[in-house]
Amino acid sequence: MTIGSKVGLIERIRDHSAVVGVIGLGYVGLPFAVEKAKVGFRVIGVEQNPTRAAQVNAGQNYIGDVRDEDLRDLVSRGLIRAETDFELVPEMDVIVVCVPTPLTKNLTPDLNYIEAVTREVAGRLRPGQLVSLESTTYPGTTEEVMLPILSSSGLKAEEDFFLVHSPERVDPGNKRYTTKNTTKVVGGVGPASLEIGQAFYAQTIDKVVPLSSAKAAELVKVYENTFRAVNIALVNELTLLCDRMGLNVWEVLAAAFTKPFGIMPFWPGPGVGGHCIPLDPHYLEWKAKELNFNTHFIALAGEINRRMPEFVREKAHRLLNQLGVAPSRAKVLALGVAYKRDLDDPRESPAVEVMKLLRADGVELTYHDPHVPSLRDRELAMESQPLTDTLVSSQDLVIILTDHTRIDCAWVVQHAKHVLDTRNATQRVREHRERITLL
Ligand code: SAJ
Repeated sequence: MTIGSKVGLIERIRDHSAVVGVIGLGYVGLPFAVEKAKVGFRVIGVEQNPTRAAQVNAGQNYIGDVRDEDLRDLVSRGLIRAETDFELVPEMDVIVVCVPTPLTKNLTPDLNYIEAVTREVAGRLRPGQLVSLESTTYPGTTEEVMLPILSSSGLKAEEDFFLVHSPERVDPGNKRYTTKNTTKVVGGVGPASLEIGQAFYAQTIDKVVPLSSAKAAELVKVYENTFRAVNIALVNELTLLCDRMGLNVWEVLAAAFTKPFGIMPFWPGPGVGGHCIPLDPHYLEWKAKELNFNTHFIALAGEINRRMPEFVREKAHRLLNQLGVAPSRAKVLALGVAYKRDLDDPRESPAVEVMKLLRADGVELTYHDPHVPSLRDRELAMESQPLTDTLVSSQDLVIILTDHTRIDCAWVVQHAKHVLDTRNATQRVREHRERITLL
C-alpha cells in the first residue's frame, strides 16, 4: 500500500480522477476549487459557514474573483459541492487548507483555525493522501504544528500521507493575474511530498517552483507581504515628511517612478487594510523574536502604517479649522470604506479607522461606498448614503478614503465645499483644484 499510496496518488492526480478537498471556501478557497473543477477534478469543499456552503451548493457565487456562471456550471455538473463537516475527508485524495490565519490583539499568530482543521483531518486520514497548507503563516507551522497532529493518526509522513506548504498568491480584484497564471511555490516535508505537491499544482497552474522545505515556502510568502508592507510604510513616512516640508508627495513619487529601473511604484494612503498586508509580516516578527532576533523593518512599517488614520484625522481637523468649522459641529462625508479600490471588503479597512476617529471627535459623519452598502462592527452601524449633489454640497468636508473607479471625482469636487483626497483619486480633475487638498 505504501508504494500504491504514492504512485497511485500521482496517477490519480495526473489523470484528474483524484478527489480534491478544499477546506475553507473564501477568497482563496473558492477560486481554487473552481480552477481545479474546471480541469475535471471532483472538488469537495468544507466550509464552516452553513450559509456559504448552501450558496455554493445552489451555485450562488459570493467571491468577486469567481465568475458566477463558472460556479453554477461546475456545481450543476457535480464537480463542486460543499459540506459543513469533515465526514468526506476519507474520499479526498488531496486536501487543501485555505483557512484564515488571524493575529491576536497583541499581534501574535492565532493558529486556532489551522489546528482545528488539522485535527479534524488527522482523525480521518488514510494512506495515499496529500495535505497542502495554503494559508499564510509563520515559517515552521507546517512542520512544527501540522505534521505532529497528522502523524498522531499513526500514519507516516512521506510513506502513507504527504504534506506540503504552497502559499496562496491571490490578489483580490486583480483581473490580470489569476490562480492559473500566477506562479506557485511549493515546499514539502520531504521529497515524496514535494514530488506529489508539484504534480498536483502543475495540473492547473502554468508555473510551479519547488523549494527545499515547507518552511522555505512559508517564508517566501511572508517575505512577499513584508516587502509590500515596508514599501507602503516608506511612502507613508515620506507623506508625513512632505506634509512638514510643504511638498506634494504625489508629485515627488510620480517623478521618482519615472526612473525606468531600480524602483517600484507604491503610493501613500489612509493606512493599510485587508487580511494580509497589515497582518502577515507580524507572523515573521513573532517567529524571529522566538529566535531572539528583532525584525526592525516589520515593526517600524507596522507602526507607520497604523499611524496613517490618525494623520488623516489631523489633516481633516486642520482643514475644518481653516474652513471655520469646529470638528464637533462639522458635517463630513467619507467616500469609500473598502480597504482598497473596487472591492467590497471593509475588513481591517483604514477608512473605517478614520471614520471611528472622526466620530469620536463629534463629527456628523455619513459615508458613500458603491461596493459596501452597510457597515457593521462593534462601534459602527452605518448605511451607505446615495451620492447626490444635495448630500455632497451640504457637507463641510468630503474625504476620499478609497479610490473606487465608479466614483466621479470631478462631479464630487464640482459640488463640494472642500475635498480631502487621501488617494490622489482627483489627479485628473482640472476644475476647482483650489477645493482639493491631497494627503
Ligand atoms: N496599499 C497602499 N499603497 C500601495 C499598495 C497598497 O496604501 O501602494 C494599501 C491598499 O490600499 C490596501 C492595503 O495596502 O489597503 C493592501 O493592499 P494590497 O493590494 O497590497 O493587499 P491585498 O491584501 O489586497 O492583496 C495582497 C496581494 N496584493 C498584491 O500583491 C498586489 C498579494 O500580496 C497577496 O497574495 C495577498 O495580499 C495575500 O493574500 O497575501
